[in-house]
Amino acid sequence: MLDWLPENVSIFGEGVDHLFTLIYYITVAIFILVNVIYVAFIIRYRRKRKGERAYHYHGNNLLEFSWTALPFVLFLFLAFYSDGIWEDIKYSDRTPNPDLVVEVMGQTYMWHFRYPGSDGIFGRRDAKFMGTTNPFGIDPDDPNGKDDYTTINSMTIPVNKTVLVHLSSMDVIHSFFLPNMRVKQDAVPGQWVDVWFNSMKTGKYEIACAELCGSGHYLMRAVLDVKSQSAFDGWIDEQYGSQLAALSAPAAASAPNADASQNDQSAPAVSPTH
Ligand SMILES: [Cu+2]
Repeated sequence: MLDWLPENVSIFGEGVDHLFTLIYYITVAIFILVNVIYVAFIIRYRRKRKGERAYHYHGNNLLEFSWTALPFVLFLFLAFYSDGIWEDIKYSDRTPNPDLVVEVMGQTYMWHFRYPGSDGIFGRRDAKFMGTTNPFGIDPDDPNGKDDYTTINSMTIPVNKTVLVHLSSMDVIHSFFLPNMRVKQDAVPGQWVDVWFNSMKTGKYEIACAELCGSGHYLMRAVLDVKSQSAFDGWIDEQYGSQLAALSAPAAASAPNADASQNDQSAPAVSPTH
């Protein structure tokens, strides 16, 4: 295995790593082979005498056939070899039943995360409500959306649970990259794509954008906090509790979390009035 890869904590990461390692070593072998032949030919067929004319060579059908057929066979093998892993990860009918569904929205240069709230139901969303204060376009008139809870650049999930992400983007194409989960999926404006993972270990991991999306692309990072189920339950009760408290407070009063630090939990799901 390649020990410079980020630590794998994903339940399907081993299959991805095997494939990566296999392709890596095939590539290294071909690189060495090509360069040894290249240098050998430079030496073998160099100009040995002054005034020596180059030999004009018309090609060789057998050689041309071989260097077309061999890569074809190699790619065919890799396609069939990787197909099982691809299907397990990407096919919707193979996706395990999710224990948690989170919506993720990319925006230059940050990540928004949305939880369904204590009712477990995401409120309706519509592109016409989308804006910087309402990145998901949550419909302010839908009661199911009132308790929806959003965070910025911080995603919290329970360990050993299937997490299904509905992914999209507000502006340009981003890529939702979780190196330790072996997940990388483009976030495309106007489209919702599902991607799932399951972490085998608690801890804090990196979420990055893997699509060059602008001058601040390198800033587009978030933290994935994988908690034990009990710690996650405590966390989510706390978030939903403060969300509900904010809702029951008179509309004129400011929300209790209004002065929270801007990189976490500062975006109440309540939409601005229109
Ligand atoms: Cu980006």
